[in-house]
Amino acid sequence: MKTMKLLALGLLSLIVFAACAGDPSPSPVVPTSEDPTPPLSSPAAPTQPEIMASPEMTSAQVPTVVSAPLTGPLVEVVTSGLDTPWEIVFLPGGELLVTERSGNLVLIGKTATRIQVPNVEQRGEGGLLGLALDPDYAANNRIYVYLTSLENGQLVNRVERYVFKNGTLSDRKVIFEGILGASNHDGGRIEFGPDGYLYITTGDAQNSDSAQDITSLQGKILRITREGEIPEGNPFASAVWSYGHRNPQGLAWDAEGRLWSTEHGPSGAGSGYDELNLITPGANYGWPEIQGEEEREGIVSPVIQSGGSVTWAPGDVEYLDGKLYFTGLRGSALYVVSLDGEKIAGFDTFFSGDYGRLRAVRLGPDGYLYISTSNRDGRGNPGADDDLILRVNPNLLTKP
Ligand SMILES: [Ca+2]
Repeated sequence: MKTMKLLALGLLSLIVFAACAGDPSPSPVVPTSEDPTPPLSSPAAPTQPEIMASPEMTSAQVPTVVSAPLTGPLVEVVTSGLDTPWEIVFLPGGELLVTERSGNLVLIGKTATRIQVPNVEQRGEGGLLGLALDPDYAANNRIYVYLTSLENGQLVNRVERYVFKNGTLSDRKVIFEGILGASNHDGGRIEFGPDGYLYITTGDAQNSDSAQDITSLQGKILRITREGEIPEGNPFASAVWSYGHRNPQGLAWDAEGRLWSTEHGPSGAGSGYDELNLITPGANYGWPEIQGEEEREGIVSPVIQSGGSVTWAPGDVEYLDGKLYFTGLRGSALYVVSLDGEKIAGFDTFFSGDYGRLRAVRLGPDGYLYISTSNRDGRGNPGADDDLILRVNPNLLTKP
């Protein structure tokens, strides 16, 4: 059913794949049997003409976001054949830069190229996760990645910076380290806020008590400078911005500069209690003291939560025109939250089960939402073309 739906939509593009792993001279990739990374082109690619990834994007030099049209398809497949894409960003020229959890950056323009990021340990939920462009990327070509690595047998997470130029990485610098990792609950989202500082979500690394310990870096949202220093105004004179988080996965600021974050609730037998939180500095978001709609003095309850019988398992969140859009991994859906200031005015669910697990969501310069599937992450049922990046027209998302 899923395949038929994709065929009906048509592939907007089939990426012809030339890749390198840190090698400046790209060479065609012929995956070998021991190569766990699937090719970026779908199996049907050899019989298809080469089409640019997103022709209209390559001329979108303007950094401002225009509105998507009021007509046209609701969903198009932009790219197929990815392996667990975790984050999507747009380069100033309109190309996509995507992380694959296994440790690759994928540059997607007229062609697609894989660039391996060193020292990534993909284990469980860990690997190459978050990606952010420096606010001055157009001038300095700096990118930031959040990755899981192994240090003396211990899984750790850290933020590294590279210069990304001509499809290659150079000038590696560790910006922030000391975040414990684990097979699960590695956080991993990084985003620059409107204040120019880098915000980082960290999971509790399967030690729930660490979330309430403000001296620990686990179970937190952190805020640092581009050099990894502690900005003035952080509530505890450390990197900690907010605490009591279990495994926050998404960050987005609304038009008034408020920070929203998606977070996974306990995924035990009943699962559920997934959260959308409004983040204020120094606040305690409750894990593991309270969950769901529970309230306690000194703790901030979610603005909205899934309840105990529904699981969103949210991925990232994006803001556009008074609405928050967040993805569901186990929920396999796109959730749209209409905001009334700090309150929820509406909640709708789209694409339920249509594409499988959804993770990244990024507003493109063309006003469309770019959403990645995550069906190859070990918890999904991948189709031959997975994983995909879907381009969704938010103006055509009407009542489901
Ligand atoms: Ca909470």
